[in-house]
Amino acid sequence: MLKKFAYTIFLLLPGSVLANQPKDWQLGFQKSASETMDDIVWFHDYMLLPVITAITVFVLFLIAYACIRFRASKNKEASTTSHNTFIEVIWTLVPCLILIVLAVPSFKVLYSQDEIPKAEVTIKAIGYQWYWGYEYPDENIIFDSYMIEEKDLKEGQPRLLSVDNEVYVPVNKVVKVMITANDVLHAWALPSFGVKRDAVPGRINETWFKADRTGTFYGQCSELCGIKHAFMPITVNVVSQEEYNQWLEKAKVEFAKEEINNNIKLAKQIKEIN
Ligand SMILES: [Cu+2]
Repeated sequence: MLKKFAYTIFLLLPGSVLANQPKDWQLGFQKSASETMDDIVWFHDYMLLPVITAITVFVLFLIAYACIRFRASKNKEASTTSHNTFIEVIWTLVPCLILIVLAVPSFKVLYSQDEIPKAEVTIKAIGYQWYWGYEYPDENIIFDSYMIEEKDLKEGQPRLLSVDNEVYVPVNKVVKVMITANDVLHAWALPSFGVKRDAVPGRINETWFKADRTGTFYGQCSELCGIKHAFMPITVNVVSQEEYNQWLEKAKVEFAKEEINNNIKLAKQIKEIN
C-alpha cells in the first residue's frame, strides 16, 4: 500500500523536480551521477571543508585571544619582542604539511579525470555563438541543439536549460566527449558528471564520463562567449542501452550526416543557378 502511494507521488511529480539541475536555494553541488563527481564531492566535503573550517576557527581564536590578552588597557608598556625562531619555523612548516596532505588526493582526482578509459560511445560537441552542435562520429549522426525559448517551453521543461535536440548516451558506458568551438571560446560543462572542458577553436579537448544512473542532466556553456552566453544550455539524456539503440535508429535517419551534407550542397547549387 505504502509502495503504491509512494509510486503515485513519484508519477505526479513534474519532471523538473526529479531532473538534475540547479535548485532554488541550493548549497553545494548537484547530486553526483558519476564516479568522477563522487571523487570531487568526497574531496570537497571530507578534505577541503574540514581543513578550511579548522583553519578559519583557529585564526579567529588567535585574533580574539590577541585582542583580549594584549589589549592596551592591560598592557601600558608595549612589548618589544620582534621575532621567535621556533614559532616562525612552525608557521612555515605546518601550512606546507597541510598543502602536501591536500595535494595527494587532489592529484589523484585530477588524473582520474585526465586519463580516458577505452571509449564505448564517442560524441563531439562543437560550440557556436550561441548553440551547441553535436556529432556521433561512429554513427554518422550530426545535429544542432538550440535552447527552447521561454514562450515555447512545455510542462516540466526547465527555463534556460531545455534544448530542442537532446544528447542521448547509454547508462554505465564510458562516453568520450571531444570538445571544440567554431568561433570563440566556449566550455562544455555538466555538473552532475563532474565534467567541464573549454571548447577552443582549432583544437580538440577531450574528456569523459560514465553516468551511473539514468535521467535528464542539464549543463551550461561555462566560458563567457558573448551576448547570448547564458542561452546555450546542454541537455544529456542518460538512458538504458535498449532505449539508446532505439534513439540511434531514429537519429540515424533524422540526423544522417550525408543527407545533411547533400542538402547543403543542393542548397548551394540552387543558389548558384539563381
Ligand atoms: Cu558559449
